Amino acid sequence: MFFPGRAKPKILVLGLDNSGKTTLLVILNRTSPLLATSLGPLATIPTLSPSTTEFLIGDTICDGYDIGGYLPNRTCWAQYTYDVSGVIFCVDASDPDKFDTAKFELDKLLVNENLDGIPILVFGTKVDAPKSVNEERLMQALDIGYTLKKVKLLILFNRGQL
Ligand SMILES: Nc1nc2c(ncn2[C@@H]2O[C@H](COP(=O)(O)OP(=O)(O)O)[C@@H](O)[C@H]2O)c(=O)[nH]1
Ligand SMILES: [Mg+2]
Repeated sequence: MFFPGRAKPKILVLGLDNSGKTTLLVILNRTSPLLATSLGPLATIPTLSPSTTEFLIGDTICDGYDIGGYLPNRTCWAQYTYDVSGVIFCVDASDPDKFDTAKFELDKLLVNENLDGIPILVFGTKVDAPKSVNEERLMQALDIGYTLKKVKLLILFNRGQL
């Protein structure tokens, strides 16, 4: 995969607290040949300060930035949007009570000029959980898919157990 203008692509992994960001990064790292680091057990602890985790996309080593998803962290997200190659926005598909807040934060990213033309992947997590909604319901809740100005949004679900 080709990432113009950046030797080591920076991928922001964003989403509310408990949305599965750290889990995703651990899995991406562990499934990247030669890169897997001693990130410890898969059980994750809340992210209090930003961290980076390397993973591979094709044969390109990327830095995955986890800024944390609690409210104080979220106010910092915009500071990290310079010079990014992509964004993965995690949404817990099993927690509808948080969809409105997730939409609020996603909408801010969609109008962020630093992210013009940058692909944003909306990643539905925890679809194995009993109360998780399907892809269509998640798209409706986030009100995406119909109102997009740019073709830069993908919806992807993690299928099955992580
Ligand atoms: N069942 C299930 N649990 C998940 C999944 N992804 C993450 N979790 C759990 O959700 C909790 C929060 O995950 P974490 O990666 O720490 O979320 P973060 O706060 O966004 O970094 C942890 O207990 C994870 O084990 C998933 O796809 N399915
Ligand atoms: Mg975390």
